[in-house]
Amino acid sequence: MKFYYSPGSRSSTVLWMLEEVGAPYDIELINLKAGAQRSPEYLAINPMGKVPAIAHNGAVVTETAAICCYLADAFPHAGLAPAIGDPLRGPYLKWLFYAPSCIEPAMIENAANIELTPRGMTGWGSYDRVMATLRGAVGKASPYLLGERFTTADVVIGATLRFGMSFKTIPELPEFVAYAERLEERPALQRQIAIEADYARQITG
Ligand SMILES: N[C@@H](CCC(=O)N[C@@H](CS)C(=O)NCC(=O)O)C(=O)O
Repeated sequence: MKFYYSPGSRSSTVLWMLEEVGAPYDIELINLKAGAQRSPEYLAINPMGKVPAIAHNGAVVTETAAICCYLADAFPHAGLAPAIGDPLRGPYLKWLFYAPSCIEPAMIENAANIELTPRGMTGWGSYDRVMATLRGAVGKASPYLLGERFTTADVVIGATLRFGMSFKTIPELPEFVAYAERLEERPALQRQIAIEADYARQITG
């Protein structure tokens, strides 16, 4: 598997996911600061000129949550996705889609200090509604979003929360901080943080 990666970007979520899965992968560093995402070679992988992307078994997959979903299904031994037919598959998919379709646009609208109208057309409702919904779900996570079982939904929602809190686009509510601390106990996330630090050093020299 080839993993197109840049430190300090959304590709960190996929790096964590890959470490949870435990399958071998090769990193191809795409230095965003140097504009490598706009090279013709990389645009042939992702015409959006964005990381992350993976190439696996002849398939190219882009979009962070889609890649994580793909990896969970491609490597079922890791046990990171409820099977089709399991009632938990419903909330599992909901949380995978919720991050890019509700949390991300709400964060960006709020950070940019703009208010799009009409509100009925903004699929995320509002920043406050998204934060309240997340606070309710994360506050009930025991210890994970789907209960006892850690899944890819925790990778996608957890990474989005960690990213948002570090950039101050998501408030450090006690529920969010406690959940992030629980996730940080996972060896795979600790490995991701260490790998990321090495690559960040390489890029900054
Ligand atoms: N919707 C994409 C967003 C990917 C994205 O925006 N990646 C940023 C880094 S976090 C990027 O590659 N930016 C470089 C650019 O736009 O030039 C996903 O979820 O993967």
